[in-house]
Amino acid sequence: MAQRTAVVTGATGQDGSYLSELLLDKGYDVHGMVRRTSQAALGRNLISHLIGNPNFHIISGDLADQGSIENVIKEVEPDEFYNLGAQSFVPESWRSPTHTSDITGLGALRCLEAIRIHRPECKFYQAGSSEQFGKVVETPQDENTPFYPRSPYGCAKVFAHYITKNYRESYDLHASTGILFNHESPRRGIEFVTRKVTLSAARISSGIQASMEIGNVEAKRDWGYAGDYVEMMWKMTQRETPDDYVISTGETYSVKDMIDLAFGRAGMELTWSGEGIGTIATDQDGNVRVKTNPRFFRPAEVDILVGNSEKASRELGWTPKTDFKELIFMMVDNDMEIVRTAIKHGVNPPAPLH
Ligand code: NAP
Ligand code: F7E
Repeated sequence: MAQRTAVVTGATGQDGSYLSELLLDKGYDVHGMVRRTSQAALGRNLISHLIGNPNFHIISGDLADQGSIENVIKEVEPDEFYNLGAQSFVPESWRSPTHTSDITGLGALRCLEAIRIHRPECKFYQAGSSEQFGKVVETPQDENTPFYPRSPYGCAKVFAHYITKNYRESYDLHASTGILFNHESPRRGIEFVTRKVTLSAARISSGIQASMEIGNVEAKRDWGYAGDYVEMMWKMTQRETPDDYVISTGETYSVKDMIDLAFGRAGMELTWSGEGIGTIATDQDGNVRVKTNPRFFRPAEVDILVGNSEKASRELGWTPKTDFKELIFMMVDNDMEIVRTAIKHGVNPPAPLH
């Protein structure tokens, strides 16, 4: 078979970096669509190890710009197109709602239009989200659960979901949406709660930070490992018939559970007291290590998410390989190493954002 060609938007992000690796391993020619103003400029560089691979290419494009996406399609003539690019941080979506709607919502439509006009045989994957379920109307959530988004981000993903389905049904495009529940890794952005916690645990145990400020510790999420999840994006695209699939572990844990696990791994056994914005946690020596700050609470919360991936198990052979504890330990160990190395070389270790 001739070498297949794929475009990945969001290639500089967590999932884009794992998916690019997976596609390269499968022998694809991979084109990462990267915008001129990439966040990589802030020091987050997840694909430097791929630069120089003869099958990996960076191509300029922005989800805000229809012409740039059309140029990517015309130049690359891809067999598969994975739309992972987004303004993906939920709190930012209240601060920049029209930008989020433009990139995370309309961005998907721009990709679909470019494919419809220039390359209708190209298969399309849309990165959907459990945030589409928001204030859940049933538990667990599956492909038939009605959407009830709770943020501008969730609303934008619902638009992207339905426009993908509409292009599939109107123009017979091979277009699928993966409704992925939270997935994390050592490459997770430091503004998201798991990474904020694992990095803070590493910094506190190394003595360079006293305590961590956090938001709602009662929220519950179905957390999986990003390295496992990207394989399902590829598998959906290989199906003869395009469709939508929930990808999740089927288990849910609170932010508090996750903090206990991460701080325990870093050598701190926490005791919790208080509630709401008065919640604190002390370590075994009586030091306050976690306290809440109203700044990190959201205008509207998604209280609990837990997915049912039976359809993906049946049709894609999905089983999550990495469990919650392994995931959090992997992230803490990675952050301990980053902090240790930075201290050893006399440079400032990374610190949590937002
Ligand atoms: P991420 O690390 O935040 O990466 C987002 C990517 O989007 C970055 O590469 C970013 O590039 C790119 N991007 C932002 N604005 C862009 C624009 N205007 N034009 C082109 N690219 C742009 O997100 P992730 O965790 O890998 O998630 C990947 C996708 O899955 C996203 O669509 C996200 O919403 C969705 N999702 C994620 C999860 C999860 O738990 N991780 C769950 C469900 C769905 P820059 O370097 O330019 O900033
Ligand atoms: O928050 C609570 C917060 O920002 C998880 C994105 O990848 O997954 C992600 O969205 C929970 C929320 O992820 C802090 O209130 C408490 O309940 O890690 P997060 P998210 O909002 O679930 C979905 C599936 C996506 O699609 C998104 O792109 O943790 N929380 N305290 C906090 N969250 C953060 N970030 N920071 C805190 O201090």
